[in-house]
Amino acid sequence: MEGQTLSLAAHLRDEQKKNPKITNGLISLLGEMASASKAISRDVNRAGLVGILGLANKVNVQGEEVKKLDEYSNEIVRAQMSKSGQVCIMASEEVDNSMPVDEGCEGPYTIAFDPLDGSSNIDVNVSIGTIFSIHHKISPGTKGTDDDLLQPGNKQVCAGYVLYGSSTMLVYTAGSGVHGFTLDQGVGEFYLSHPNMQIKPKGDIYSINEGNYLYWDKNTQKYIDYLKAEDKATKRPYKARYVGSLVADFHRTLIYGGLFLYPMDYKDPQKPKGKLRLLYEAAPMAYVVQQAGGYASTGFEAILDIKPTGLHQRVPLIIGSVEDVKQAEKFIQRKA
Ligand code: P6P
Repeated sequence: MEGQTLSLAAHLRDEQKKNPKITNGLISLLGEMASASKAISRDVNRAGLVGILGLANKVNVQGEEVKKLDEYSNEIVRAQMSKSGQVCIMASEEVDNSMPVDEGCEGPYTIAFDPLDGSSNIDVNVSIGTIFSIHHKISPGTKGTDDDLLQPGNKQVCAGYVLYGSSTMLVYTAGSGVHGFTLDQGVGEFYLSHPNMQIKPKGDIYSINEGNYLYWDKNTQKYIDYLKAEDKATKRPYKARYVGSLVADFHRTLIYGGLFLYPMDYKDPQKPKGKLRLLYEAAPMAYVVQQAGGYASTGFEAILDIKPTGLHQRVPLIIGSVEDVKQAEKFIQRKA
């Protein structure tokens, strides 16, 4: 990466010349998100030392145990966004209802975020991440409403994630390609390390929780069985990789190709549409993968076309190399 010392802010000022979606306000907002992620990265890296591992003895809106770092990270992102002067209303995976911003700090954007996705992996030191999705405010007046948050993914202004792994990376798109930045912990700056990220049209890796096999519908079972059958011409059997942390599984898929699936299953009647949430998991990842040349579907429709009906709405997610995802759709849509 010699010579590529382009910081996030310098990169965005360059991009601004060719992409009108990248306003000074959006540059400022992304800077605030980067700043929040540096604080989270520091806390993730020392969680075991400062007693913020383990459970916060609470359950979030998803009915999932909240780990201390979840709450910690949520508060860091919420506070940073609330004071940014660029946001009018927020939604978080950790909070039942939408959240207003500090009085007098209202701005033209909304943000939905998962402050620390994959948190079940915190105690075992597996990569976790922050995911964010930014829309323009569409309702009149300064204070945002839930309608400003409940917009289809194809209206996103910007989306991305931060991966707290062997290194801390921020990956974003604002409609002019996907760009990855690596945090130089010593300097405290994100530097461009992965310009113009593109996903292969077809890969040879699939990523799914096989433990749910019994609960998938027959067509999903047939598709996974197909990937595991031998056929050298179509690079089968595919390799299986599954971290159990969406940001880590998605990032690997973006770089190596193939697909990640969290289909609907019949395991939990509370989650008939699968486990992952549309607003701050599926839709932002779908925008990133689309900008990288890939595709994201429920198996029946494009994720980016779905008009959300609720802040924490769940959807099935099949995302990655376009040829792989389209083939999965064909299997899943087969008439029984
Ligand atoms: P399972 C993490 O809890 C998460 O929301 C995503 O990051 C991840 O892809 C998924 O759940 C893993 O779910 O049921 O395979 O443990």
